[in-house]
Amino acid sequence: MKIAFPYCLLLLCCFAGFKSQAQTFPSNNDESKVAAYTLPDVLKMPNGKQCANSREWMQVQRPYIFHLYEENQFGRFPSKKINIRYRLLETDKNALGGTATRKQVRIFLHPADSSVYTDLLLYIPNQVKGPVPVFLGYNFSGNHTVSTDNNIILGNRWVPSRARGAVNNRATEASRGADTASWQVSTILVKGFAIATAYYGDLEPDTAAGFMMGIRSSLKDVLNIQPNEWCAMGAWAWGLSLMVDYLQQDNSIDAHKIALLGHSRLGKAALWAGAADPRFALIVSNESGEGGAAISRRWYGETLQIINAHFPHWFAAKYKTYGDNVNALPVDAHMLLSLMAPRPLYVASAVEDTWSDPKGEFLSAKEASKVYALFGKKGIDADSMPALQQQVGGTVRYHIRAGKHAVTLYDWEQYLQFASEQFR
Ligand code: GTR
Repeated sequence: MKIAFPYCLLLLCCFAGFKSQAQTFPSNNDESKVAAYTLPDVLKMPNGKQCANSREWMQVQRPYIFHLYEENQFGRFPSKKINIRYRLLETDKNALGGTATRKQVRIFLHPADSSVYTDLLLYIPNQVKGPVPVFLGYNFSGNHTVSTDNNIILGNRWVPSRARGAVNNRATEASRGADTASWQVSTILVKGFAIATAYYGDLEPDTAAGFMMGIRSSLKDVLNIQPNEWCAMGAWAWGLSLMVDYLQQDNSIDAHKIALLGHSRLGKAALWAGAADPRFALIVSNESGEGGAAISRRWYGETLQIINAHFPHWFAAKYKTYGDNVNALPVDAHMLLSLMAPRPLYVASAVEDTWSDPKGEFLSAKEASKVYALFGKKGIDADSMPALQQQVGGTVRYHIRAGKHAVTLYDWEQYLQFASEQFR
């Protein structure tokens, strides 16, 4: 593949940054060393006045903050609507022992080039009549990893070499069911929710050079946006929005009840998608950490400087300029979370996942609750973090569970209960 000159430069910078800096930036796991910081006021409008009600929020403050995120962290979110095409690749009304209907849908993203697509896997519960609510989320290494169901089409895209069963960065039969623990398929179906998932690498492979193989390159003329005007997170977030376009016309799905869930890096992408697209009716951030739900100004766990050095492609170029001066960043995570308001938002942490800074995630959810209050919605009023396995809050909900960085059955049980309650 030919690599255009400016991209070569971009790549060189990425790799140079990674090599020289990645190991050297300090991080901290000692709460007593977290220095005092001041968060930007989420309610302070561009004219200096305090945003006083939901109308001012929607008309003035929300667009202002969204724009700050485009400028400083994620780059432009494509505003151009594209006409996607779908093809039902396969369906079975008797999947998973008759409990679900499986659909595998190819969503074509380019008007002419049919190699630009993402494959959406759906399981729809059979025991419920009529359109059902859905949990939509990306998977980390291919649709075939979320279940041991042998009928799932084995992905043929680039996957990281650490993915189970990967040979030469491609999935093999040994990759099937590699991530069933993160996708509690039967529990989700029993609760009456459908599952919709796609591999995030369909949109852009998660490497510094991935943009050359992903939609930031293949759709640059269609969307009228150059690869360096946005970022991998932006591409992943935008892909989620296109999946909503599909779900809206699938009459087995209740498109007013689309819950979006993302874990870790995919939690960051989910938050940006939730910010950009109001059709996500509920958003779950599972341990999204730095660049997602965790306060960047807190020196704890992963830092902005470290994330940019390790993952130069994740965020827009401007974000990198705040590495050694995080206090100059005009936004912080509470403002990203506030863009979900007034929609139900669940933020979750795990106690051993110090890299994601659980306390920073709790504090930003609490701070974002100020915006929910403008809508008369109860957020988090607890002053300190709850005990393990205790949900706190109302429309903004939070828990910290025992254990490591993962999506577990416990997490899913809370999300399903929350979504059932909020969608009632
Ligand atoms: C880590 C990264 C985190 C988080 C995580 C993941 O290496 O530092 O920000 O996103 O990866 O996605 O699993």
